[in-house]
Amino acid sequence: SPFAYAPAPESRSVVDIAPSYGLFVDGEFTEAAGGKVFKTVAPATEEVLSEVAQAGEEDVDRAVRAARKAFEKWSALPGSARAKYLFRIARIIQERSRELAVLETLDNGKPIKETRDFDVPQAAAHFFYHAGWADKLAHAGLGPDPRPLGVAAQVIPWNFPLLMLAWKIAPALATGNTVVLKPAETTPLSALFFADVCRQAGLPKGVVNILTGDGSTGAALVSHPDVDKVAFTGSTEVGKAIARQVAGTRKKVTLELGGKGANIVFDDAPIDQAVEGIVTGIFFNQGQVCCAGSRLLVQESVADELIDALKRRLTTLRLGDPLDKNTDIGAINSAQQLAKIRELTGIGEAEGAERWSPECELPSSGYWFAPTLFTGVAQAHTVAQEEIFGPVLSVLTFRTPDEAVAKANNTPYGLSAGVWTEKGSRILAVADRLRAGVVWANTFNKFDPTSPFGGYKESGYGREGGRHGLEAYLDV
Ligand code: TXE
Repeated sequence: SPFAYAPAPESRSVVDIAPSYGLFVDGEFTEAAGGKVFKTVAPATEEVLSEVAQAGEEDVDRAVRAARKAFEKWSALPGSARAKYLFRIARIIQERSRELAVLETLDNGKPIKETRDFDVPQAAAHFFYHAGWADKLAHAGLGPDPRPLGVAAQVIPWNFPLLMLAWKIAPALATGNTVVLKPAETTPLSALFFADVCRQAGLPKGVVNILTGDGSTGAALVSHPDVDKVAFTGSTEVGKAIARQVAGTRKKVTLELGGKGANIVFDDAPIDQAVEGIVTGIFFNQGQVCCAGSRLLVQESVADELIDALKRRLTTLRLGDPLDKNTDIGAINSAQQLAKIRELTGIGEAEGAERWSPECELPSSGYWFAPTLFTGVAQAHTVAQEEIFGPVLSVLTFRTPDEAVAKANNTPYGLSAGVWTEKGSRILAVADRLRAGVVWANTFNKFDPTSPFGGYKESGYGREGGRHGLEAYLDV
């Protein structure tokens, strides 16, 4: 139609990407001691975006020493002074939000409407929220004079690069700790942009250090003897390896790991609203979300109706250029992640679940996967147990609330769940019995810095956000 609204794609020229980046240590960008570099590519096109320094042990040592030195002065500042820096950082993130959204979309592959409306504003919100705490720590319910731990080693994944950075750095700084952070190897650019934000905010040197690199850099960082605190978000496998590595040291650890969230829909739920929640639950960020609602548990009497409505809705999702403001489904972050999704969905078919995707043309270059439903899924199926971390929903049915709870809890994970029903009493009764760190009621994937977030069981331990998140960075 001539009246159709079709805005131009957000231009990548909004942000300057340098051909190469160094590490950010003690307030300066420097090359890695070993001179090694790696490339970061745009998952939507496989275009090389930049070459980034690969930090080795020597760089880790230099960054930890810079953070240790900075800790003395930073932790001695009055909370109100630290708050000013955090407020400044939050404001700069807001002022530079367009650059950040485009950069994050290019490096990660997720749709611009997500980076613009979610990742970047949520990152700013985390700095605002924690700025508010910096001078009120004595009122956090943790005793009259809680103290920072020291140097925090923080390792983050690629699914929400800037937001995971904010979840890690904001509480650490508010509580008076200093930081060495390692972003994931496929998404280093927003963390390096953030280093520039720190300089712009006048943050004292060494308070935030950014080391780019792969798992070997992460391993060297968390095992450095002068680190006091380790915060990790990533795979359960690496989380367990880190827990083993720091056992027997003085280091405190928080781990935020994988999930296999259940979205439970009862027969009295408003179907249209539930469909929207299910779509948000599993197709937001191409399903590469630790708390994704990757299992749909639907009450048998409404299963057919709900699945039909869901399929109709999936045919309207727009997959393609992540910089286009109309895009709903962007690229998968890496060839490796795409291979994992393909492998697990292949197993799903081989085990006998029924696979369905809407007709959808995939771009010829880049890493793409069509939204996918599995119906006829049994609890023992791999697609009902393992985290796929892609746009893949496994549908199971139940008859009674007891059965719903039992099935929802029947995975090694315990990060998230959703309950859809008109009955308030049922929401409370079911939520109470779900072994999940977050339970959403008649919504899904809603976040707020005031709410603690974290897992039960193999989804990890410790909380991020809210008053409880401060505890991870304080001695009481
Ligand atoms: O994770 P890794 P990957 C899950 C998801 C995904 C799978 C694999 O199922 O398919 O994990 O993803 C750093 N010591 N999640 O391989 O390896 C690494 O460089 C210290 C869930 O990307 O855990 C990166 O910075 N650090 C999840 C970070 O750990 C190490 C988010 C995460 O990478 C390390 C991501 C080591 N030995 C994946 N090895 C969530 N909870 O949201 C790697 N790293």
